[in-house]
Amino acid sequence: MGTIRACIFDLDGVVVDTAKYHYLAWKRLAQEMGFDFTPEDNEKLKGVSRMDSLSILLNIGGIKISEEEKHQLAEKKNNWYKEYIDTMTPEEVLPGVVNFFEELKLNHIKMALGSASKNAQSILEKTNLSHWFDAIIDGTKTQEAKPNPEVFLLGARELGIEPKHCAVFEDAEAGIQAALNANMYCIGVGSPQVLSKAHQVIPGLFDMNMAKLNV
Ligand code: B16
Ligand code: MG
Repeated sequence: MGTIRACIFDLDGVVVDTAKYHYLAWKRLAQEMGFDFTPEDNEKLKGVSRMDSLSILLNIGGIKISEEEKHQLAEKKNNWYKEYIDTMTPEEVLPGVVNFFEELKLNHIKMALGSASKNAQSILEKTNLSHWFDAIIDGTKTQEAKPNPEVFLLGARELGIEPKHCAVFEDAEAGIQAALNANMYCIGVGSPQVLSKAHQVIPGLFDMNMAKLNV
């Protein structure tokens, strides 16, 4: 692996914990349809696109509906989700994130966001993080979901850095696979058991620094 010249960050689970708001909105939808949705169920939605998340939820409830109804439900969930993230503040940025971003800037490492979320821009604004990124690739710019490498390859292209000089930070298995498919250096954020395919795993960005980036 060559020298790292750019870092690409997943959003939910790496930079902020928006999974808790996704959970509240999906749970509300499930309850409205008469079934429960547990925190364990929510784990299955990490890094998964909105429509794929809905399919998983409907499967749990044993519910079969038309494509049109699916789009209506996804929109309803997203409106609730947007209400929740509307209250986010910079205090919700995960520990160590801003310190690590500062270190990267000092070392002239380019930075991109690589998220599946169509709400990424507004989350970055609410948490005052937009200004850190040289490129923002989110669910509004991609056609393919992770583990397809599209999101990270677009990020590298927008930064003008070859994939082999990019490092990806990801909390979801599908995201790790996407980074590997993009031929990038991959750092898992979370549990080493779940993220065993990553080149290295850290518990959070509070445990990251330049020395660990260029091993
Ligand atoms: P939206 P990430 C992902 O964000 C979330 O982990 C996943 O739970 C969500 O379904 C997906 O974004 C789409 O989000 O409904 O806002 O478009 O981890 O890729 O930053
Ligand atoms: Mg994530």
